[in-house]
Amino acid sequence: AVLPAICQKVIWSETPEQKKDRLAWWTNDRFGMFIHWGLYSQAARHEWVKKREKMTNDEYQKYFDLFNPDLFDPTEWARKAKEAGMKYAVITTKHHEGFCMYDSDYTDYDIVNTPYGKDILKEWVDAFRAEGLKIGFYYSLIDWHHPDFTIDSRHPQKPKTDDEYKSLNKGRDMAVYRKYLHNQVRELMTNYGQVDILWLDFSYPGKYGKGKEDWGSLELLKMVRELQPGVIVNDRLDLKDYEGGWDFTTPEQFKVQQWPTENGVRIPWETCQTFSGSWGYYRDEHTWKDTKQLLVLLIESVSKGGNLLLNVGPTARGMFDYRADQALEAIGSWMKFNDRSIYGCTQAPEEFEAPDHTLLTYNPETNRLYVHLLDYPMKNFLMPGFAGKIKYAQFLHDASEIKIGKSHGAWGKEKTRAQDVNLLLPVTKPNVEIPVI
Ligand code: JFZ
Repeated sequence: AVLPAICQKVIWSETPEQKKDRLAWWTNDRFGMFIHWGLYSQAARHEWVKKREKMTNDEYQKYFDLFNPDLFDPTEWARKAKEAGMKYAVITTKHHEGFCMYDSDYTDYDIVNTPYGKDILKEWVDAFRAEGLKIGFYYSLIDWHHPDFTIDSRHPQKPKTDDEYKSLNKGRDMAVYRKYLHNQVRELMTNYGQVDILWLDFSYPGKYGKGKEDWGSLELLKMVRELQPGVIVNDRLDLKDYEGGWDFTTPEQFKVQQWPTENGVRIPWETCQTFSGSWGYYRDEHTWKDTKQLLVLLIESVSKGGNLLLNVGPTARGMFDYRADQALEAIGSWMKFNDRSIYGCTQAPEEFEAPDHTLLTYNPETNRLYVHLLDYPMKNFLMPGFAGKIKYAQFLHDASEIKIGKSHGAWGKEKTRAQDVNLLLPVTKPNVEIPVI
């Protein structure tokens, strides 16, 4: 706002307050479902299978010819998401393989031309909306099928010199692809009613990489914002420096150490995570996370002011893997009694320091602090520096009071320091994966 208009890189101008309002539902809801589903689900060995195994379009064609998810029941999916406590969902409308899970006027390489024959995206949107979930579209900027998409640093051929790059890309024209990309995003922003989230993936600027010029990111995002003024957009269009160029940042597949900042200001963020490592259905993968790990991902995100987008990779028949089902159920049983520590919550104010083996979340509306016990202590739960700050303590799952008192020491020899508080916990750990105070 301080720079003269001519220096500003503005795509969409709004005050910080307006942006906060636009993102309010998303910041409140905290927990969503990511769905990676496409032709690669049939290979069942990672959504990058085409690249990893260097398959040609011809070799990949069988997945298109056979795709027919006969057991797909989007209402069931939506209910599973809801029961797990998720409030929104983001689905792959097109992944890097280039196949469109919706009816596109700009390609024949889409769902209506497979044996399934119907617009899956439409069915999905209707069902998720009907169940009261917000909806989001993942759309891959990368396209391994389109004949004009240039071979770049992310392809197995990896061009190393300009000559190599030129000869590899003879006959390919990114301008043609760019137009296609814009046309497809326009379809998505036009044909499915209100879209709450747009999740574009991804940029890798640099030599033989791709970024905002390749995607025509500025024009693309302007169009998106005009067609869907309420939409919330991720940050993978290579528009980090532009006002309105992105709404939230997307750390993925690792533990986030602290609330991400931009020029010292805390920014909205959502981490996306998988159950088992890959995003697409991977039959033989053995790296599944357990319930506690998944809950920690959620709680830890909220404890640092962020969201969690937890991914399911449905099978090619349209079902969730039984391990995903089990995990969703387990998360749901925890959420049923503890979701108050998630929705509407954020990082606790500085004055509260997390006691050992805990994660704190805080609801600024109700002024309640939620202490998540990752490791259940024996009788004494010491909260250093909390003296005078606690009015009442209870377990969240059953609203049973936890008494504040002197530590159970060796015949009273051990004293709680004046600045600390000691909570007297029952010996039996409550029947809750992660108890919350
Ligand atoms: C991308 C995809 O390649 C992947 O298949 C999946 O859809 C995931 C959600 O997004 O993977 C990325 C993209 C960007 C980074 C890492 C993985 N990155 O910038 O670190």
